[in-house]
Amino acid sequence: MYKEAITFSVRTKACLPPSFRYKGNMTDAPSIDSPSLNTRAGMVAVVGAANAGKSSLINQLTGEKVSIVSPVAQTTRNVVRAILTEKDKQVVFLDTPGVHRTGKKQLNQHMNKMARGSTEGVDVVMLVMDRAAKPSLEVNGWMRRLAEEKETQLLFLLNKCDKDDRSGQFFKDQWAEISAEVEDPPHITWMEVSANLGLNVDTLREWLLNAMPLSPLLFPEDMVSDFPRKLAIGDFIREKFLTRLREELPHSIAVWVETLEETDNKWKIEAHVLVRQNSQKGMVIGNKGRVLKAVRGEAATELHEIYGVRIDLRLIVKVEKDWDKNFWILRKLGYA
Ligand SMILES: Nc1nc2c(ncn2[C@@H]2O[C@H](COP(=O)(O)OP(=O)(O)OP(=O)(O)O)[C@@H](O)[C@H]2O)c(=O)[nH]1
Ligand SMILES: [Mg+2]
Repeated sequence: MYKEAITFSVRTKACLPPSFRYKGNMTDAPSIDSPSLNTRAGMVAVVGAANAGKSSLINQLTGEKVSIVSPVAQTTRNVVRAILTEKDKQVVFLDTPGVHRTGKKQLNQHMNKMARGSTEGVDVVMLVMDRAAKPSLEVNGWMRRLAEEKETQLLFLLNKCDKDDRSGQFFKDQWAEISAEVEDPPHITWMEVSANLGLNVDTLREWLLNAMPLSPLLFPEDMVSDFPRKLAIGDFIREKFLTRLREELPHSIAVWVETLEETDNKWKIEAHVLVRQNSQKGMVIGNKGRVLKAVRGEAATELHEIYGVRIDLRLIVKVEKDWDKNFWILRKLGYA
């Protein structure tokens, strides 16, 4: 695992000073030994096909941009934890990579494995489906898997209800068929939401907060993510490439923060943009460096908004042949 994984990044809506972090043993965190019967806390795995809107929903539920979002499938590559605390209740969301079938490449296999493993030991599994898209086989796979679930509460969400309904009824029929084959199938709560417009998201948030078991809070209440800061910054930069570059190229890009020098009001960041082949380098840089310049500007602006410090960002494009098959690089990026 990435070596800074025990350094917890803390952000709040009012953006705390950048030096504010919990390190190592988190002395301020509530103690497991002193449970208060007044608090509820638990974990929710957010799963589904790529592009269904899982990360968008989590950002909307927490009111923070914790996880990156883009129109390109397979945007999320790590399991990102996002924390929602409201008074005496806390929900820890596990945002997962969308499961997909083009799973031959090592990176895809790792992503599928991470997503499937995320449902172990959680309190709720939230299956997010894109109601406006053609039904996908990945949803079928999740339903078959969840039909065997005995312990965990299940929530099936039909997302993108701001758009025309293409598959809502299909998904319901599909579940009816799958659950009919199982003895004593689990109870499902269905909800229709729109992550982008926030429709029904308040109801969903309430449902989740109340579904958490009695437990001490799992994280300090002002913490919104424990995703290592360097990986989070790399992701925010990668998102800017994804929204600019379509088709195959986004899947060939990885962003690694090589150095992060933090002073009180300025962060100096050097990030390496990895591509798989020489021919991709030009596309990432763009004519007269336009793409790279635009990405750098957009990423620096967003990082400034999120962390509340001045950002000095340097991007270096590197060809790392078949990085997505290299176990050690995947490991460094937190993908393996
Ligand atoms: N119209 C509409 N678009 C949405 C909604 N929710 C998400 N989207 C869009 O769907 C696309 C994918 O959203 P993401 O949140 O990245 O989806 P994801 O499920 O996390 O995708 P992966 O990380 O690739 O698995 C983005 O372009 C979002 O803006 C919604 O409720 N309505
Ligand atoms: Mg995502």
